[in-house]
Amino acid sequence: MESEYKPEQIEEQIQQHWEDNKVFKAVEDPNKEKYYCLSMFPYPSGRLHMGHVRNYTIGDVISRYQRMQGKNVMQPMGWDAFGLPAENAAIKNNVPPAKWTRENIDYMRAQLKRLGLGYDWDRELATCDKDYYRWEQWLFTRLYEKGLVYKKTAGVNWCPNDLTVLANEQVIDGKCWRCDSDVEKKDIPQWFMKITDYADELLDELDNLEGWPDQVRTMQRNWIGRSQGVEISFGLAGRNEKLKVFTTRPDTLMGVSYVAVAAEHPLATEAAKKFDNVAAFIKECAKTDTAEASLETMEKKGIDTGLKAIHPVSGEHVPVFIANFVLMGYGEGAVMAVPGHDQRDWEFATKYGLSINQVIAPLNNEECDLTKEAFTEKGKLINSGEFDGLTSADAFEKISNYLTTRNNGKKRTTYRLRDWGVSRQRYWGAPIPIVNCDKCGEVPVPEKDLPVVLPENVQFEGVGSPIKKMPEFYQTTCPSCGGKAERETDTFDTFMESSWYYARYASVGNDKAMLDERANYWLPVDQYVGGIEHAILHLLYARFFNKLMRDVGLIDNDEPIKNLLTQGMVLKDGSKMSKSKGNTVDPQGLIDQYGADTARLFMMFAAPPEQSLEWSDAGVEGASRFLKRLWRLVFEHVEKGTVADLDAHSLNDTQKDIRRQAHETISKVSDDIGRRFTFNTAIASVMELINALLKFNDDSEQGRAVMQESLQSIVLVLSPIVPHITHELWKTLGQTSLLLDQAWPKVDEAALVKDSLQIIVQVNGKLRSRIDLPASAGKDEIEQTALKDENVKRFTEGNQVVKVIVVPGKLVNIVVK
Ligand code: ANZ
Ligand code: ZN
Repeated sequence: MESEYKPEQIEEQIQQHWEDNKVFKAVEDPNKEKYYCLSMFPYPSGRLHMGHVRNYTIGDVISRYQRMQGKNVMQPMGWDAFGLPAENAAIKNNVPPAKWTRENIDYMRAQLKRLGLGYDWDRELATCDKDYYRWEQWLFTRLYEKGLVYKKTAGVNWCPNDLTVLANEQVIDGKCWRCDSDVEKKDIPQWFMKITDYADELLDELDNLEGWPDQVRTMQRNWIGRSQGVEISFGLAGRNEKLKVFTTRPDTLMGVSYVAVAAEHPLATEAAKKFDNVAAFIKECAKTDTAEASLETMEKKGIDTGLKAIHPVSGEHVPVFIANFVLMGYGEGAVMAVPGHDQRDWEFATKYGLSINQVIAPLNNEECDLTKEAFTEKGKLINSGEFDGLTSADAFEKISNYLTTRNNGKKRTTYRLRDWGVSRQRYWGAPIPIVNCDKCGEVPVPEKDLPVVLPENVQFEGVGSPIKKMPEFYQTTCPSCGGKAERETDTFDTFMESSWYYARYASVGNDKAMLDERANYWLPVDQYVGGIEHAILHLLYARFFNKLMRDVGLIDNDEPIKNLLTQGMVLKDGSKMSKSKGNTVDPQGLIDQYGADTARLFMMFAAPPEQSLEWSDAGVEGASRFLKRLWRLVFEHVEKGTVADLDAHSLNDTQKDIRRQAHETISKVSDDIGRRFTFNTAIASVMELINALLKFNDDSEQGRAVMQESLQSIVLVLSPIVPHITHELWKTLGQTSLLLDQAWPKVDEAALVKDSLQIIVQVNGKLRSRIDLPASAGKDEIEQTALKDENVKRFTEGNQVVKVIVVPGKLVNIVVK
C-alpha cells in the first residue's frame, strides 16, 4: 500500500474492474426484494454540470446503501436526447442534431463513469433512438383509437423567435421559457392528449403519495385546480339567446354589476363587426398573451359591447364588456363580474367607473372598505334580498338550486388543467405517427409501419424544420385507401419521451412490445431523485403516462413513483450556478484535480440534499484532506502487522469507549443515510470517530483489534459515498471479498451498553454526591451504596431517614428530617 492517498492511481482501475465484471447489472429475481433507484436523466448538452454531479451522487449513494441492505437494486441511466438546443447548435455549427447529440452522449457517458456511478449500462437508452420512440408512436396510435388524443385548431402560445408552439407551462410571465421573447397567439391545428380525462385520478391519488414532498403535491393540486362552480345563464336584452358564465362564487350573484366576455367570444366577434373601436381592441388583445399566470398582474382593459345582460334573479340590466382578463379557454369564456368581491373585477370596475356593490360581509362583522380593494373572502350575505343572512357555503347551495329549478344554472366541476398540446413544429423530436389523406382525413400509421423514422442526415437552412421541406419524408400513401397522402411533419413535445422512460428501463431491449413483465417487477420506482423545477410538468406527465400504460394493459401499478427526493440547487456566491450567469465551476476540473471521491464527498457533506449547496473551494480542500487522513490512519494501522481476533469481554475501559463510539456511529449513520437522507450528518459523525481513533494510541493486542474493527466499519459505512478509496482500504485491511458485496455493518448492542453508570445522589432534593456503580446494580445495591457514601453521610447523620427514592441508572433521593 502507498503511504499517501493518490486517487488517480486507484479510481479508474476500480471503475474498469466494475465495468468488466458488470457488477451493477440488475437482474429480475422474484425471491429478492427489489429496489429501483432512479435519477432524472440528463439532456446531453455537452458536459456534465455540478447539478448533475450532485443529483447523481445522491442517487448512487442511496443505491449502494440499499444494495448493502440486501436489496436487488436497479439503477439505470439514459439520455433525454431530443430538444431545441441540438437544433440551435446545428444551425450555429452546421452539424446535424443527431451527430451533435450522439457525440455529447459519448462524452457525458464517460464523465458519469469517471464519477464511479453504479449504473446498469446494459439498460442505457437515448430517447432519440428509433427503438425508443417507436413505442411512443405506437402508444399514441393506440390512444388515438381510444379517443384519448385528438386534433384541434387552437389558439396557441407562439414563440416568434423559436418559431414554435409553447405549452402553457413553457410560458413564464408572458415570455418564452427558453429565449425570453414575448409570446404571441396563433391559430394552428394541434394534437392534444386528453390529460383532463385523468384529472380526478391525478388529483385524488396525490393524497396517497406519502413519499413525496408536501410542497410538490400542493403544486400539482394547484396546477390541476379542481373547483366546484356553477354555470349561470344571463338573458340578453332584446334577444332570444342567453349568455352563459362560469363562477365559483354563486353566493356573490346579487353583487353583479357587469358581465365580461373574452376577446374571442362570439358576442365580441359580433360587436367587432358593428364598431371599429371594438374591432381594434380585439386585435390588440390578440397580440398580447394571456397565459393564466399573468391575469392577476396584467393591466385590466376592456370595451363596452353595447349589449345588456339580464340578471337571472333581479331582472336588472347590466352592461356586457369585452375584457382582456377573461380567457376563452376556461369555463364559458365569460364571467359575471362582482367588483366588490373579486380583485380583477374590482380593478376593471374602478377603471371604467362601474358600480361596486357589497353583498358579502365578513363573519366577524368587521367593516370592509371597498374603495381600497375587493373583499375576496367568504362570509355571510347582505344586500341580497331573500338570500340575506346565509353563509357563503349555504348560499352556494341555495342560489344554485334556485337557478337550477328555473333552468338558469347548472353545477359544474372545472379544472385549471388543460389538455396537453403535444405538437411541436420543430425538427429534432419524434415524428407524430399520423398521415393526412384528402379522402380519409387523419389516419394513424399502422403498427407494422412503425416507427416513423426521423431522417437524421439533414441540412439546416434557416430556422424551419428541414423535414417540412423534404418530400421524401412527407410524401406517402394513405394506409387506409392507398391514395396519395402526406405525413404529419410536426414532432412530439419532448416531455412525451421523459414521461415513460422510467418504465422502458425495466423492459429494455424488447423489440416486440413497449413494456413487458419486467416492468411489473421493477415498478414503481422506489426512489426518484431530481430537481424541484420538474415538480409540476414532468412529474405530472409521468403520472399521466403511467395511467395510460396501465389502461392499455401494459402495467399494473397506478402510480410510477413511490418516493421522491427533490434536490436543492448548486449555488456560487449565493446565486444559482448557470451558464448565463457565467459562474459555473466545471466538474471535470474538480475530478481531474482531486478525484471522484473528493467530488462526491464534498457534494454530500456540504448540505442536506434538499437544501441548496454553496460551492466552496475550501470545502473541496477539506473533503480531500479528510480522505487523506483516513488513508494515513489505515496505512499506519496495517504497517504494524497482523491483528488478533477481537475479544469483546477482555477490553479495558478506554478500548470499550472507543468500541462503543464506533457502534454508535454505525447506528447513527444507518439512520442518517437510510431514513433521513442527511448524508452530511452521517459524514460528520464518521469524522468524529476518526478523530477519536487518531488519539487512540493503543498498540496492545486488543487495542489493535478494536482499531481494526472500527476501521472496517468506517470503510463500510463510507463506501456508498466514496466507493473507490474504500474499495482500496477494504483490501488493505486484509479483506479478500469484494467490498461491494458486503452487507451493511450491524450494530453490536452489547457494545453500546455502558458497564458502569454514574448515579446522582440527592439529600432532600439537593445534589450531594455522585457514585459509580455497575450498570447491572439493582435497587437495593444502589440504595445501600448511596447511604454509605461519605459525602452523603455528612447530611444524613443525626437525622432520621424517612424515605429513599431510587431511579435506577439515574439518581437516588434520600429524604431526611
Ligand atoms: C364571480 C366571482 C365572484 C368570481 C367572486 C370570483 C370571485 P377558479 O377558482 O380559478 O376556477 N372566471 C370564470 N371564467 C373565467 C374566464 N374564462 N376567464 C377568466 N376568469 C374567469 O376561477 C373561477 C372564477 O374565475 C370564476 O368565479 C370567475 O369569477 C372567474 F367574488 O365569478 B368568479
Ligand atoms: Zn386515404
